[in-house]
Amino acid sequence: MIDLINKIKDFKLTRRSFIGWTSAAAATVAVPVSRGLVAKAEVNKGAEATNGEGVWKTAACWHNCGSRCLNKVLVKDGVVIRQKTDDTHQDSPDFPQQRGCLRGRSQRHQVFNADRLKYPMKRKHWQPGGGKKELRGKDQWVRISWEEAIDHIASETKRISSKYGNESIWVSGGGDIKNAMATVGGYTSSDGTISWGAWLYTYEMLGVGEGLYVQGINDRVDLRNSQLIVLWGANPAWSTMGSATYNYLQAKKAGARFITIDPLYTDSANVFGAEWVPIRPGTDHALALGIMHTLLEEDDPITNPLVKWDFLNKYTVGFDADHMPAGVDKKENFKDYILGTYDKQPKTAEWASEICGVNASTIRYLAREIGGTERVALLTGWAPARINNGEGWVQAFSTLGMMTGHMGSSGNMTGVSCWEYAGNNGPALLTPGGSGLPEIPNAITNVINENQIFDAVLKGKYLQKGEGERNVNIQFIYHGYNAVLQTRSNIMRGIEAHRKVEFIVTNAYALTTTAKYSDIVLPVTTEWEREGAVREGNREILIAWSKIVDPLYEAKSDQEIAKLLIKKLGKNPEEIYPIDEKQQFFNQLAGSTVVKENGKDFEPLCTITAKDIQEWGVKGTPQQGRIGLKEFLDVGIYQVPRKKGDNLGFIAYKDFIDDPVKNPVSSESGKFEIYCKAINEASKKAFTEIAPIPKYEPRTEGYESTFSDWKKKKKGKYPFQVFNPHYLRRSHSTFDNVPQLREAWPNPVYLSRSDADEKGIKTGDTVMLSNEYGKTLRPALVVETLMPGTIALPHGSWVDLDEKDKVDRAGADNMLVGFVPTGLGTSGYNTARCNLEKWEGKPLEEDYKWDQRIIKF
Ligand SMILES: Nc1nc2c(c(=O)[nH]1)N[C@H]1C(S)=C(S)[C@@H](COP(=O)(O)OP(=O)(O)OC[C@H]3O[C@@H](n4cnc5c(=O)[nH]c(N)nc54)[C@H](O)[C@@H]3O)O[C@H]1N2
Ligand SMILES: Nc1nc2c(c(=O)[nH]1)N[C@H]1C(S)=C(S)[C@@H](COP(=O)(O)OP(=O)(O)OC[C@H]3O[C@@H](n4cnc5c(=O)[nH]c(N)nc54)[C@H](O)[C@@H]3O)O[C@H]1N2
Ligand code: SF4
Ligand SMILES: [Mo]
Repeated sequence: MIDLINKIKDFKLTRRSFIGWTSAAAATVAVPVSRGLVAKAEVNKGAEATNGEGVWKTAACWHNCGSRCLNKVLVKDGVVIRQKTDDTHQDSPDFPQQRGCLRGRSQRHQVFNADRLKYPMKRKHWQPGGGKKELRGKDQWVRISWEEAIDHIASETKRISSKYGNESIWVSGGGDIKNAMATVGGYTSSDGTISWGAWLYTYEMLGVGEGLYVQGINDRVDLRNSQLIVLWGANPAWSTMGSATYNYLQAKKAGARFITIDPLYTDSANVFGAEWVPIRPGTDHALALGIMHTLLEEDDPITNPLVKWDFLNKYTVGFDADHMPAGVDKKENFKDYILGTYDKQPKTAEWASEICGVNASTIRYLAREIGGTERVALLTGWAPARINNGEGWVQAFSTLGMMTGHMGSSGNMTGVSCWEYAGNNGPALLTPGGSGLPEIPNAITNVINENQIFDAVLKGKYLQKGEGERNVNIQFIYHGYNAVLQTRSNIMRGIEAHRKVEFIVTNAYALTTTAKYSDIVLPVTTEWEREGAVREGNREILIAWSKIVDPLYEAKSDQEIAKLLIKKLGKNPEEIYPIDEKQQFFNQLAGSTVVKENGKDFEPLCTITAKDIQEWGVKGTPQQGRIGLKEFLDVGIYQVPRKKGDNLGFIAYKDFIDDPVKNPVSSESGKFEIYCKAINEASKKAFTEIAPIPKYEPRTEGYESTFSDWKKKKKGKYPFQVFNPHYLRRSHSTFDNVPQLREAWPNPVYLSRSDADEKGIKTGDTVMLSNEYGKTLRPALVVETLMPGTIALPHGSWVDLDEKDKVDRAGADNMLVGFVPTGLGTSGYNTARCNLEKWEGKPLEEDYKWDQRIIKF
């Protein structure tokens, strides 16, 4: 192991050449893997490099980064000497390579990072029952054996569950630990809208999204038929960093124009030559209403047909008084709300402009463009819905698509274009096989909304959705597989909660923030140290990665940890894990299927012989498939070729449009619901009431609340809006500990020129953002390309707290996001306000120069 550490030290010196290294003409860089760290790899030997310089293997790139790409590593003499990405076939628009980004290509710097956790450890002052709980996050660490670690966790589980009940155990994430706790009586869960924002709890009731992961857009080949593509709070160049941007480029080449509606002029806008409409975060709903008002105002069935009345009449409920559901007040229809018939406030372009900051003339222009163009793609990311009181936005955005008829036909689509499905929706053309593990039910019904979770820990109460208030006494937090102290609202409150409970455990491969505030930390393996897995990505691919190295140091997989714990708790681990990890991998391979040419039926992907099964040493039956098992593993990817006019295309909602009676959508009425009673009813049993039609309401902590006097436009204590673009350096908080990536992307806070000038701030100055929840520092990047009055603080930075003045140096976004449960319980990350000041203390040094979180024993 000393050998490995020395090699890591040597390697740090070479990291300055990193950016050069990722280019094609890469120099060979020494990589820190010592003898004996390479997998035995009996079953997947990998493909010999053409120059005989080692073996290329498919390595995992497993994070929730919004893409899935092929990641290859060159292993020579037990050392990973290079990485590359997809070169398995010639690149072409119809059959694009699945190329990785800089993060994936630096995965080895994460796996072999100097900060890898080596041994189980406990907090120095930890005692059963807590032991100086206030020292969590700043105590020293003591190395312990696996036996001791599991002993402590098992005895605390028993003690805490018998004293307070299993309800007092909150497992924040990680299926394996959930399984372990489920076997001994269950655990309290948490739940939130996280990624999807307001889409998650509403799409089914509204009838939009077709259940396809809350989407509703056509496939990438059809995107080329759109004449106008509106990216409404979507930035694929940053947030789907694999090959998705390439798909939009094909649409551009085919003649599409682009408009982006975003507080930031994004790299996507730049690449697609888009017109940029700057907007204030959280105010898109007002803009949509202003557009819809203009449509009604300017529509003339003969001379200027902007509104598709036939579409509204046939496919929707609630647009006007003549199409209201039975038994409700007809005055509550949406058209009269837009026109201000009863509330005396028409939602004109001028009305909208005051809220969203888009000129009234631009709003009218957008209406004419969207209503007056035949084939339009209205594509939104989840970001505009990741706001407080956001449910109405989903409804308003969708209604705009219905009003203009941009749904259900070629080149027309209205929906979410985001994450792995950006610009390419439709049923998956391949499916991975299941692992064969049983599901373990949880006997405890507590589900705490993530907007309340730390409050629930501190106050002992929360709202059980659909039911009412429940008491809860959380005394044990197990962080299985996530980064809740980073990625959920209100980090300071989170730290307080972490210093209250009696016991905290985290499984982690580096000292993440959740690990840092724990009592016991268990080192886990990364995917590179596990048997392998089959993963889906965009709808056209399956990737199979295999083990690259044996577990580093004393790391164990989450599954092994769960088994040890279950056993120690007196249960039989075989009941939950009847098969080992290798058999699970094999089952995934054997069960993987691929669509046939007819676009309907599926066949097995892999041909598996009796010899394969014997070599693997697993249970299975030979099968005939599309490609040989070994070939799939060697290549690492199977991608379904696409071409124009094939049977594999997808037009969202087409079945419904063709026959709405035979193929109803998921709402109660079976039609798209502009008036949605179900949402209104559900909201009465949740946090705040939502109107059945999309009425604009000021968002809690939104733009309006940056004023102390809205009418007089007098700014308040927190005059800036702050929002969190998903950032190039990281996948949420993952990768933030990789110094090479820190150097490549410096993680500044984006300020608009006019705000910076007013405050006398220049690029490179350290600035402090603060509000009632927390304070955080970052170097400023002053840009012309950001909506004035708004601040873009990139998502996911590892909080680095000065315990004395409670200031975070790292720019952790959730220092500034409060606990504000609204509507159905949507997480409102992009509705936050703050103050901005030049920092008078010591200026920040670039964070790639900071000490890593390395534990020395
Ligand atoms: N303010 C703000 N907050 C946000 C967002 C925002 O835009 N603004 N975005 C939200 C979104 S969209 C999402 S999806 C969430 C993401 O929230 P999280 O899922 O909490 O985010 P990650 O940082 O990806 O956390 C993954 C963690 O798992 C660890 N890990 C990786 N592999 C393994 C493994 O095999 N075993 C174990 N035990 N651990 C492993 C990683 O080290 C990392 O700490 O964040 C949300 N939070
Ligand atoms: N590099 C990187 N990529 C990622 C991730 C990551 O952490 N890093 N995370 C992945 C995950 S899990 C998810 S869920 C997706 C998230 O994908 P998205 O939600 O689409 O991503 P964001 O970057 O949050 O926001 C997209 C764009 O919306 C803009 N925006 C923010 N708020 C508003 C608003 O209120 N109105 C409007 N009109 N625009 C707004 C932002 O400036 C940004 O340009 O990204 C995935 N991809
Ligand atoms: S986009 Fe995601 S899957 Fe692709 S290489 Fe980057 S981190 Fe890996
Ligand atoms: Mo997400």
